[in-house]
Order: sequence, then structure tokens, then C-alpha cells
Amino acid sequence: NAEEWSYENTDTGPKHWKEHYPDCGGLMQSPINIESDKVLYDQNLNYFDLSSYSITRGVNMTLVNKGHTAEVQYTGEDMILKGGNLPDDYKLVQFHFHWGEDDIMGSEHLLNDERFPMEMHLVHYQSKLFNFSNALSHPFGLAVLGFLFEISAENNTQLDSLLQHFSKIEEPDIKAEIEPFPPTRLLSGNKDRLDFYRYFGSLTTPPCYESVIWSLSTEFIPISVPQMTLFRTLHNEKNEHLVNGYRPVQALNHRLVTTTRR
Ligand code: B30
Ligand code: ZN
Repeated sequence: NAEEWSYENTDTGPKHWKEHYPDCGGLMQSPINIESDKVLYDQNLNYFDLSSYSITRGVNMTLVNKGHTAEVQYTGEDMILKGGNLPDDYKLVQFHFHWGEDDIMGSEHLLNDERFPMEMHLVHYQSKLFNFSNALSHPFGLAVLGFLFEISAENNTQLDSLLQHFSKIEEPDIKAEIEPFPPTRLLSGNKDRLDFYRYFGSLTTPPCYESVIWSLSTEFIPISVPQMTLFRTLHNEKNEHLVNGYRPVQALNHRLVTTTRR
């Protein structure tokens, strides 16, 4: 229940999540700070097959203000994440964003202690677990593919079909149908060779289940300062600007981060 937790520095904030959601105090939590000198290059870690992301026929995408994030819910023909040494195929259910009040913060994952203005999460569930809610608490039940954003001088026109609807979803729980677009449209590099970091972790919001195979792209997505500003025009349930919806980094503990990138 959305009122039990927040990102504020209060008794509902990240330090207190574990009181209502014990998994938030676990040893495999997300996000993390990825330190490049401790990451292991894994020559057996395969690239993803993102080809089914390009299907847009028979697909519906709905943009929703969830009060703590802007989320694109996805129904219709399956968009499937394959390869990447995942134990099964994983079906896309939604993607959403984490951002800050300023361009110097907002990402959940950090790279060598560096913060980025925004992070996008493509959330998938393991096909053989039948549905998302069943997969949510299952070990390896989810695969989240994350992308960090970096500020660019030019607008990223690939984001326009999303951003043009933000004025309609200013208040929580409002939805807008958007023109379906392949998430890979935001990538400029070779989609068959998307380099990423891999580790095992959790949902970054309560209930923080340790069910997520994390893949964080090493390719950044460009976004301009005015485009970032649009995300901050959304409101939360308290009618404040929806900003700083990111969890602080969690201890790596005994985990290893691997990568496809030499
Ligand atoms: S994340 O990618 O690790 N940030 C959920 C999915 C992905 C992440 C975090 C949470 C999730 O689905 N949580 C289940 C509860 N959600 C449902 C939802 O549709 O997303 C309700 C909620 O959080 O309060 Cu918004
Ligand atoms: Zn997320």
C-alpha cells in the first residue's frame, strides 16, 4: 500500500522500509554502486536478443502517473527479452523512470559513485511463471533491464511520443494511451551487441523482493535539460512535484558484478 512507504527523509523513508517490508533489509538489495575496477568481464555472458521489441502491431501502451513514478504499461503481443544468459525467456510488462529534482541526481544505480539524472527500468517476468504477480517474489522471477540517461544539448526526439502526453497525466492515477513504440528505439548502438552489467538483486521499491536478475546497459540514453524538466511537472498524491523517486545505493555484500564489455 502506497502510503506505507516514501522516498522522504521521514519515518516512511528508505531507512525504515524494512520495518514493514523485511526483504528491504536483505543482503541482495538494489540499487548498487557499480565500481568498474571490481567488475568481472565474463566472456561467456551473451548479448540479448531484443528483436521482438520492434513489434508494434497488436501492442498497447498506456502511460500512467503512479504517484511515485511515470510508468508505461504494456499489453498485447509479447515483447520478449531473450538471451543474456537468462534462465528462460522474459516478457515485458512495464517500463518506468526514476529521476531527481535536479540534473545532478535521480538515477538509482551509480557508476564509480557517479549519479545520473534519470534511469529507466524495463520490467520483465519469467515466461514459465505464467504471470507477473506470481513471478514477483520468485527467485529469478523478474529480469529488469536498466538504462542510465545523460544530459545532451539536443532534444532526444525519440522521447517525444512519450513526453507529449505528460501534460495529461499530471495528477496520480491518470492514464493516457500512447502510440506504441519499441523500447529499442531509444538505443543508438548495435541492438544485437548491447553491453551491460549483470548482478542479482531486488526490486528497488517495497516489497524489495530479491527476485531480480539485473542488467544495466553500459550505453547511455541522451535527454535534454528541457525534456528532463517535463518529468518534474508530474505531481504525487500530496500534490507536490514528483521528484527524487530513487532509492539510495545498497551494500554489495558478497555479490559479484559481471559484464559483457571487455
Ligand atoms: S524496479 O524496477 O526494481 N524499480 C516493481 C517492479 C519493478 C521495480 C520495483 C517494483 C513492482 O511491480 N512492484 C509491485 C508493486 N507495485 C506494482 C506496480 O505496478 O509498480 C505497486 C507499487 O509500486 O506500489 Cu509501482
Ligand atoms: Zn525501477
